[in-house]
Amino acid sequence: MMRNPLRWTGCWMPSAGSLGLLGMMTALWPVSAVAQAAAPTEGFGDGPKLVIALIALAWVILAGLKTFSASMRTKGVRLFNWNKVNAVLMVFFLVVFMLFVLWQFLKLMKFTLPISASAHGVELDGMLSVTFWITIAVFILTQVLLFSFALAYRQKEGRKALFYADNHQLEFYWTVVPAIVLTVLVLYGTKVWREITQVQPAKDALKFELFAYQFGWQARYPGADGELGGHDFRLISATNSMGIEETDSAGRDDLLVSEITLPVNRPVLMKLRARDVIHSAYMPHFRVQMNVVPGMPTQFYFTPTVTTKQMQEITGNYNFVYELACNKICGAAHFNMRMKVNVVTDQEYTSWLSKQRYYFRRPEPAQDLLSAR
Ligand SMILES: [Cu+2]
Repeated sequence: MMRNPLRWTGCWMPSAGSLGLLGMMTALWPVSAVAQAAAPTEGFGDGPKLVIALIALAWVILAGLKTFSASMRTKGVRLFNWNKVNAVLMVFFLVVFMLFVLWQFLKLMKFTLPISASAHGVELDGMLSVTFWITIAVFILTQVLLFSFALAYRQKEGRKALFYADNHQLEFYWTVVPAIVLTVLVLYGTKVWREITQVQPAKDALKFELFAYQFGWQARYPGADGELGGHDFRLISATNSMGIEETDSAGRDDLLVSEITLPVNRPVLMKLRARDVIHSAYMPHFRVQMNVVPGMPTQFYFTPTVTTKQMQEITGNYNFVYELACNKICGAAHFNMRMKVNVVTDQEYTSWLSKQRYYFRRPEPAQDLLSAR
């Protein structure tokens, strides 16, 4: 009797596949090592390596079994019902994967942001968690259905597949239900976004300006008049890096600061300008982000509600500081674009302000601001 050469090729295929997979895993090994080195504080130890090793081992055993059972079949012995094995493995995969997702959540939760440090951020967080829980529910439901159907409706001896061309009622529901859910989410998002961006700034709002350049930030506060002076990019020079109009009386008492300091519970109007390319002012703890575009001034209006000291207590991290970062990859030293942000009490703010220096290079700190206020 002639052996079917194709069958022999088939026997070897799982082994070739497993070799390929092992090769891929060996190639990916350093990637997982780098990922661990880059992890914020704690790595995952040997966990990922162990998981990869277990998957590889399972693959090798299965491939071996498959080869062995295929060779037995040529002798007329049927060792396994592979349809059933595959279907059961599908459900096994579902359970393991869901446990992995849960483990990831528990493990990585500590890297998520603490409570919002701004008034509008609370509503933004609420919107995100509604979206998140809906997504999680749909994810679990669809995955459980997908994998359990693979088991329930696997090929069986004597069972004929049902030919099912279409079902308009079913199509109607799977189109209309997601459409309604998405419309609700989008309208909810639009409402929150309008509430954040379409508000009239309060009269007593504190104004300050952030100027982005490759690769850093400059921050300017108004002087005693509470108004920022005008600017013109053509005035940018070695001594006037932000291009402020010296002839504008509102700008002559402006202050150049090295850290952003904000009084708690006072509305802030943050004005944004860029010198060269597009940047993005990102203050994650305040849920603040706005593009900073050359030639197109933008702004963001918000109210900080938690002081740095309070946030240190909330997080239990006494080295905690708020931070401004650039959130657009704007060039080679993009990572360098960060600035410290302090949220303090009113008194601390006034005393901090009095120690800042005038933009137009007056030698003494702006002490006279205190008396003017
Ligand atoms: Cu940037």
